[in-house]
Amino acid sequence: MNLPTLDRFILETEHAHPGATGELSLLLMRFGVAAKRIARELAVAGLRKELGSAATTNVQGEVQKKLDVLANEILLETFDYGGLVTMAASEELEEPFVYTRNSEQGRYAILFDPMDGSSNIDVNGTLGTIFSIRRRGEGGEQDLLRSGREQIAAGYILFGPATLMVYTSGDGVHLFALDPSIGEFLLTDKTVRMPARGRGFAVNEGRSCGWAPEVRAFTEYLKEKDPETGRPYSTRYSGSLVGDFHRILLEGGIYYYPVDSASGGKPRGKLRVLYECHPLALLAEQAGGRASTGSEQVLDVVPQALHDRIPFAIGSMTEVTLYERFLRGERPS
Ligand code: AFP
Repeated sequence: MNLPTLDRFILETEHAHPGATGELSLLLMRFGVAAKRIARELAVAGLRKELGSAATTNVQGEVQKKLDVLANEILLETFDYGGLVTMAASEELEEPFVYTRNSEQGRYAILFDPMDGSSNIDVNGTLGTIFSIRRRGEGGEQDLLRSGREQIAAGYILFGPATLMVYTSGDGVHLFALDPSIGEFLLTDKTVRMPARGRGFAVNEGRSCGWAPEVRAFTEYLKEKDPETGRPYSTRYSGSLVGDFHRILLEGGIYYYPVDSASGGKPRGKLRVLYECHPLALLAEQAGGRASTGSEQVLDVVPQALHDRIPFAIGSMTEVTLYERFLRGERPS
């Protein structure tokens, strides 16, 4: 089977848009290169004893794994040449990284969570890298504090049994799988549509003691038996948002990480607006799904600071809409 490579697909898509500069294409292709480098590091990390903690913490006080740090370095280095990117904001960096030699001609800023689901590193579980591309402004870091609707592209790399790259540049969501024998990502699904409803939910229910009663009621509803409405749902939670989102993209359902007010919890939500929520929300909307804080569409959220977190629900239109209804105190009749 002669599947188009990532580069060919990106270039052909670019040619369908007269006036395209080709710069966005180059950026997306570079994420493909970074993905291959990170996949290689992950494949041999256990053999090289590169698993475990790096003895450092990130800006949010979370212990960094060696591979968090390595993936972050690979991504930073990938955009250090070519003059396109002026600034990179990363979940692992307190301040954005400024590419001083690109400052004149660069027209883009990139944002990423280099290693999402890092608690899975030491157990050979699913991991991901999430990324977003925005136009640069003149105002430095402040320019990144904008709504998710200003993203010009977003995507993720899923490191599982196969390495996948999934992206949107506002023209549908496209899925590629890495063929390691030729070192190329090949197009496996074009314009993926998320099912309008699913049968699974992904949440860390072990933390339900810290949730609002409305979130608990929603979860109980999903678990009730009612074959007519397709309940009970099945739980599928991996500790990696990318892995859980990918399942939902293909099979439908909902992932949620609500406010957790219990001790040791996340009183504002856990997931970061700019590195996790905005990019995945753009993918979800492009695939026909929905992303919500419970009361507001995620793409409309304007963060106040680089590392802001929000409560987050993402997935099929049916389940996310239902989640919002529960949070408003409504219940299906
Ligand atoms: P880490 O990258 O710090 O492991 O966080 C992963 C994550 O942001 C997301 O990928 C998971 O769904 C979620 O957090 C897991 O959090 P809990 O361990 O609190 O369930």
